[in-house]
Amino acid sequence: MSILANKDTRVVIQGGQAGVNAARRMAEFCYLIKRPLNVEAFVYPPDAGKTNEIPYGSGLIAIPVYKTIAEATKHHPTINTSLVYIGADRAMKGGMEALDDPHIKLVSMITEGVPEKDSKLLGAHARKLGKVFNGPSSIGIISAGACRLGVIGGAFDNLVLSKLYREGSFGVITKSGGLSNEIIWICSQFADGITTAIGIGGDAYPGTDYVSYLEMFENDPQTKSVVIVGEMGGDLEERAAEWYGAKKRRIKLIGVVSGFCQESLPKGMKFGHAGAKEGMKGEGSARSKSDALKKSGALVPPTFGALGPAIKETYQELLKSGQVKEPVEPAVLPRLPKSIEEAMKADEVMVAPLIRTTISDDRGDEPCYDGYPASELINKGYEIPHVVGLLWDKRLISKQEAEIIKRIMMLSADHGPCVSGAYATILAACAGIGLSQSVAAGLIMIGPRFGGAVTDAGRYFKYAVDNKMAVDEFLAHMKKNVGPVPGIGHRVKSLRNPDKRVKELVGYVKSLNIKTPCLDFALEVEKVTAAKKDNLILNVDGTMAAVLVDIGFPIDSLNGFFILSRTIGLIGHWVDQKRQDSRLIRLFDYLVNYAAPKRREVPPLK
Ligand code: Q5B
Repeated sequence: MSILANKDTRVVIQGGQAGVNAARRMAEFCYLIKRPLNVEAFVYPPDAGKTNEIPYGSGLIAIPVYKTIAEATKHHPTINTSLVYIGADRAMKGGMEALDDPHIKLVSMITEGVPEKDSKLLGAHARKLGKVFNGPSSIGIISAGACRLGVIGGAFDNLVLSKLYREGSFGVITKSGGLSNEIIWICSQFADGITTAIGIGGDAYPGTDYVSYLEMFENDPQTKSVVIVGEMGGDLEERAAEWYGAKKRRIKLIGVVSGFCQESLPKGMKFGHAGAKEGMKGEGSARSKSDALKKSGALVPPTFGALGPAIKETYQELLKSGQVKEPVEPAVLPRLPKSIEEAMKADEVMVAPLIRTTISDDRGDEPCYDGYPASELINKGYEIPHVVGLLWDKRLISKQEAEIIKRIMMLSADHGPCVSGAYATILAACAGIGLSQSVAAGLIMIGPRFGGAVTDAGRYFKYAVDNKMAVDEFLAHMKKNVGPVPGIGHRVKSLRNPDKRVKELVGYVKSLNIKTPCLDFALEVEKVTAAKKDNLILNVDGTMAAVLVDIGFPIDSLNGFFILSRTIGLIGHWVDQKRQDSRLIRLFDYLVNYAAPKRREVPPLK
């Protein structure tokens, strides 16, 4: 047996992320005691209609989120408890909503800073309805082997160490959330553990006091002794002492009160809990509370350190009198499944990598390109072409090579609005499409006819050079096996209207006096093709291709140079249209040759 929280407790959590975190902790406890998750629903209006995924063992459980408590209990009529994880400004409203729902019998609130008058109203409203309001600043309630409400009990390992997987004989009531875990652990080390532990919160006016909970423990046959941890301020401990001393009780009361240090500290010093604000030497002080508990017959250890031995002494008496028996511990305890990261750290698993990379690593404080930290490259004067070299060809290119790449990029960054790529981006921009999609629309145009002939031009020029082919032999081979020679021909550029970009690049590369077998071959091809038809010149794709092959870039990376450079232009066109707030483009009829059949009658459907 236990009080307040048991195996039949079904929970709705009111609140957002903090509530989800609590549900995760609760799921860990349910997993430990091999029970299904006791959280049925969340109430959080901004996420209504969605689900929160709660890890349970090695899986995930989807818990629905509702707008109101009424909706949650309508869909989950077994709900009987609410945990309130709402901010101080809205906690009162949420607590009242839960108390007013006929399904809900217990409301436990974790909210700090709830006004004292709200706390009193919530407590009084619960009592009027015959329900329990715990908190408002409560860490939660836990019944060993049965139910956890909130984060009380701490991490999974602590739940196991504190033997919370099975019932003991000690009840615990504390104001402090942190101390509740400590006392639960002490009960498990010096005795057989707990039945139920309740954090009532450090409020000046907790919704439910020690006496109410002591009454419940008195009526719970499994609980043989109760440990209360009080603190200076208020009179809850005095009322508990009065209750205990009023008549012979079945439970043995053990009490400690913190705050003796107050006697040596300057008057009026503030302590952490809202309720620990009053009480100096006389009424409300740690000493007077301690004395009152002693007088009532409770066991009051002289120091906090003596609490463990006092619990042990009580437990030995219970054993001797036959009221309790030594518990039998389970042979094997469930362990929380480790995450892959944890298991790998512990060298327990080997995971076959899904991908392999040889170019970059971002696991440190900055990316390393082929091993070189980005900031160091910048600070040592390297530039974008060097990054291209590292990421596309895994090598630190020379200054000269970097200069060639820089020029290629500058020359091919844009070629006006009429080319396929820019036109597609402009069309998309005018249709209100966003930057990345509009640029993607332009990039999709890059292919065998427009901008995407660089790779194949490089491939075939290299093939010809490697195989020592003559130009005529190469052109015959291409005509027979491939089709138009990639890198040759232009829609508007010709011998009469030369492409200055090509002349500029060829001139620069030639001025370097480096070996350029591919470029030389491509220029020989141009002589033959342009003689046949004057627009069959070596175009920008072909020139880039030949030069890049000559400086050793891998064939498969070559289209990348056009894609990278032209992205600069495509972004420019998108921004330009945006700046002008351009209208949607619709093609004019007179630009279309309507070659479809004339309007005619539709025959009857057969
Ligand atoms: N013929 C580029 O064609 C274009 C031939 C050829 C043998 C060839 C065409 C072509 C190869 C692909 C290429 C990159 C489609 C171009 C670029 C970037 C840009 C763009 C910009 C920028 C142009 C008419 C006759 C036909 C063809 C023959 C054509 N090319 N024969 N080898 N390579 N080139 N693309 O003018 O007998 O009449 O049937 O496919 O390298 O994209 O500025 O616009 O920076 O944005 O439309 O510079 O050359 O001619 O295809 O109607 O052909 O010439 O067989 O012969 P056209 P087509 P026939 S640079």
